[in-house]
Amino acid sequence: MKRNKRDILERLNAGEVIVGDGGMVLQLERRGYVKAGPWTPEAAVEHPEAVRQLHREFLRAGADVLQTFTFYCSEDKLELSGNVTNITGAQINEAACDLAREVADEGNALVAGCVSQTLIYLENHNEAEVKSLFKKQLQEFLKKDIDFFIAEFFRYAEEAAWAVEVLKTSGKTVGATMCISPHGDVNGLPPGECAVRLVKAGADIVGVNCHLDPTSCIQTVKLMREGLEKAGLKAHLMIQPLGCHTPECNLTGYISLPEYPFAMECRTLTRWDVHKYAREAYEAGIRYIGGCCGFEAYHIRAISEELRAEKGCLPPASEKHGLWGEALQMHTKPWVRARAQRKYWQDLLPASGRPKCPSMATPADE
Ligand code: CBH
Ligand code: ZN
Repeated sequence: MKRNKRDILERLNAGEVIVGDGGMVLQLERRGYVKAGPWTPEAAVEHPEAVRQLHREFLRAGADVLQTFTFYCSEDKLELSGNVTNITGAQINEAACDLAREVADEGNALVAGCVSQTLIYLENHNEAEVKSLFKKQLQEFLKKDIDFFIAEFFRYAEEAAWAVEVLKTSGKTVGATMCISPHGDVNGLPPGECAVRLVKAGADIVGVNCHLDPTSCIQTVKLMREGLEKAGLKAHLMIQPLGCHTPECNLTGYISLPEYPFAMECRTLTRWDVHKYAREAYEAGIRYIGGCCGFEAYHIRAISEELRAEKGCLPPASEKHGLWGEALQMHTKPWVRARAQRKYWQDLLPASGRPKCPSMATPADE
């Protein structure tokens, strides 16, 4: 599949759907390359083959954008994790850009340089200090060939706006996503007002990522859309939810679940859950649709397959799938062959197989 490599903004302005990629840190943690907590971005230098392969899987699943593997790669965060390897932030940021570019060019995807929340902001809320961290990352990104930027995983609209202001000095398109619930940011600023703040700071695309499941994230982005409409502002909408169900979560999302981060598997979305999510997000007017932690390649493929008519193509990974399980027509067992149909998978309520598991947990802090 050859895609047209045009500017992200040009594509969104033309009404195209952009399929995002999935979360990298959680997958690479599970594969043994990243440590949970600091989510060690050092893997870009230490295990480039692992990062490259994950990028490739997302690309093959239809991702139009590959995000650089630079989560928590500001100097303050790297110091916190006790960077024993002596790998510098500059080395990681630059290596991550090269890896994303190398793979993106194999399929004509775009590369987004990503920054995320800092520690300094929590410590002192000092605008100059926080901005200097983002500036440093931006300078490193600008040595490389990056198509646009994403400021992601922000709990405070103020910090996200600072990130946007810095990234915008590049003159490139900037997307900004916050890890907030429908209740708003940590200061209680509602999603609509967060969105207004981000767009006023210069963001071209706004939305949410991580922390909560697709249902909650769609709700939050809808509130952002309403806020922008009320303020008479325009921006494209973006969504990259968790790849797991978190119906009982609120303010701090999955971080407060007893299962976080090492026993989340029971909550994983099925590919059919993702079909439903992709359609609902599209119907809510969101045009940049991807995933965050828990989203694997098959989930991204499900977004691509659900939105195949809108996108006008299927991704390479669909060659090994077949829509709605149609490949099962070739199964040897007749009862499995009977599952080669949309209705079966759409209506299925999958069992967990764990007789003692509760269906819901009590989040720690709410
Ligand atoms: O993983 C990725 O690819 C990034 N683009 C997004 C990471 S969201 C990370 C969540 C960490 C949660 C925590 O604070 O422990
Ligand atoms: Zn995430």
